[in-house]
Amino acid sequence: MITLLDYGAGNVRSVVNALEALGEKVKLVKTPEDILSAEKLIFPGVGNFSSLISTLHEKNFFEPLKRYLLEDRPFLGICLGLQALFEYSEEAPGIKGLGIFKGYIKRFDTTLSIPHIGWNGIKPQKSSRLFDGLTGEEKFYFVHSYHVETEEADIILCTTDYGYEFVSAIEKGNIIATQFHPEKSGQVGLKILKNFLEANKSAVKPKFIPSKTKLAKRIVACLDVRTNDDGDLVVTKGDQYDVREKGQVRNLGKPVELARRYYTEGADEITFLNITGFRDFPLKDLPMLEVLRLTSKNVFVPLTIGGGIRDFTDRDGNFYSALEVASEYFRSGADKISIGSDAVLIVEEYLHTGKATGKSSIETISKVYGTQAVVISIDPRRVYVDSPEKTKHPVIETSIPGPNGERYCWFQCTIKGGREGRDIDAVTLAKVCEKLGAGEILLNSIDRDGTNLGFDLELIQAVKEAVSIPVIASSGAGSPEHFYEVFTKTEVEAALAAGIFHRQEVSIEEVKRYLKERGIEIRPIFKEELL
Ligand code: 1PR
Repeated sequence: MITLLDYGAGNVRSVVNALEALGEKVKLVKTPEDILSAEKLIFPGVGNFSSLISTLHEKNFFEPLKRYLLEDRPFLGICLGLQALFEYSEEAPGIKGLGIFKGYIKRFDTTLSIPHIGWNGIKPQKSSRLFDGLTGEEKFYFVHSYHVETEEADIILCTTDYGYEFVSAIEKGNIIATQFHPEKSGQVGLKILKNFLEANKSAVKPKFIPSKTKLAKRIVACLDVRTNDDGDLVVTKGDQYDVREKGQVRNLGKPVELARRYYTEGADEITFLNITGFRDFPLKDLPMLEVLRLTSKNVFVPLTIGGGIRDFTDRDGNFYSALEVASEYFRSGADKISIGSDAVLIVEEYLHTGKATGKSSIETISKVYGTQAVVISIDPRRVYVDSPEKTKHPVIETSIPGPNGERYCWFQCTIKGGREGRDIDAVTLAKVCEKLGAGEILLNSIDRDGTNLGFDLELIQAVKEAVSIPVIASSGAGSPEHFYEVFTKTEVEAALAAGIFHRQEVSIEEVKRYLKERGIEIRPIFKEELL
């Protein structure tokens, strides 16, 4: 029996699913006594250091947890569950951590995108049972803006490079904690969890230890989901956002099955977009929540879900906040949520008043779940002009002239799945969303969607240069070369595709092989047999 410390704010669903997939029974901590009576305790932390520590105090978990750790009993901390073990964090000045180890939590001091999101390697510093069966070439899923700084060299289990070298896991006695998320690190992550659970394994060090680890470029598979005219939930695909062919909604497969297939084929992340979310309220659209629940049971890479995340009042006058909608998605297995239409309306309001309200979906969700959990999905369309003076929006000089030979364009944001253009451009939108607490940008292009012509590099470069959070390039991928092009000609951290994968024109494996042969860092695909 594994005891899981759920302090209420984080998404523990993924950890429960991973442990259950390993055949374990999981008990959630309900009372302080549950901590003290645990045989093995797992503490997955998500969100913010301050809210984590204050919740531990409010629930009277702080002291029992400290006692459990001081007694050196079997413990695995994950992400914030590692950071809480130290004295304090720059994220929450004046707030004391558990102080089991000497050191503090420091914000990344690098010019690279923050949060550090994605798959990176590890450099083992000592032997551990955690490394049993690993070659040393594996990559694990990280998502964090802060890291451990400690002078207790003997506790450092492994380090990772991101701008500079930082501590990515610690081990002392029975206490182990990782900055990365084993529960979201595919088969190699499950192997790490399994090794933690098997306490009698002997300590080993992998054969290969990289001199420097590198963050992989992520390949994201995207599933646009909606109900078709027969009432079935299907994966569909638009052609410049038009998902109908001869009047019927295109049906490219079943969401849960397709997501599982992409996971086994090596997708680094899976995104579901509930494309009619703007009109079907998600808390009433239960099939979508069910898709998430079922997918997260056997897909162990990050899952993002978008569609309909906004405040909502139903016909009976009941109010549901965007935070409630997002929380339901997180409880059902999402690791990140993506906000489309609502982000445009929030930024319009912000530009109008010049003030953040603190009440928008972006602010409220990032405050509770952390910035890394909030993705902004932008649906821009090119608007061509003869000269920069013809618009108040920032323009680019384009190498793809408009229909009348125009040499300039701006990128107009749309809402409701491209149905309505607004008076705001994608670059401004991305910048304001970053300021309000978004952790990542999913950058679509209506002009390129479903065309197989390649990504809109000009759009991507314009947005990427404007923000310091990671950007996922989307729309238009038609071949492995297009991925190579977007990773070499722009600085994006990830590239997303839908159509080519659904229609099986190109596999994720082929894309990764192509990139690897040309020197692009990717996450190696490890198959089931590892377990
Ligand atoms: O506005 O918060 O309710 O969210 C709705 C979400 O649904 C938005 O993220 C929006 O992008 C998405 N969406 C709405 N309508 C459509 C549509 O296609 N009619 N899909 C839609 C957006 C873009 C990508 C697509 C890539 C890659 N689709 O998801 O997967 O363009 O495609 P490709 O590789 O085949 O070119 P809200």
